[in-house]
Amino acid sequence: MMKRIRIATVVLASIFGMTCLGASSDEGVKIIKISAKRFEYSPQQIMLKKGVPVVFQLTTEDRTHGFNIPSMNLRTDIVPGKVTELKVTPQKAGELDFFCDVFCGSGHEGMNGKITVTE
Ligand SMILES: [Cu+2]
Repeated sequence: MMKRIRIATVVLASIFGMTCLGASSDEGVKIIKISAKRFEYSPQQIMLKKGVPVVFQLTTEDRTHGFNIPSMNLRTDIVPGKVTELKVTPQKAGELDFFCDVFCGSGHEGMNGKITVTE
């Protein structure tokens, strides 16, 4: 229930945000759900478009993990029982790595994924 309300809020906020900016698109900001568990993210590969904002909705299935995109200077904790939102607008095309920066066990070093940004 909480989750539904949160999603609705984000969608509304993004619609208003775009209206204020006078954007021609009538679509809301796209939401991408990413779930974390020892020692992987799902999905591990995310496709984005340059200059197009998206909201990541991050959840964890087991314990606290991190979500860090070093090339965008963005990071957050992902805490059990909570949906953490991170708005991302990629500024250039290319491949961006993300990884877990909260030590979560012996497979922690390999807990990562890739964002591909296209023009
Ligand atoms: Cu970790």
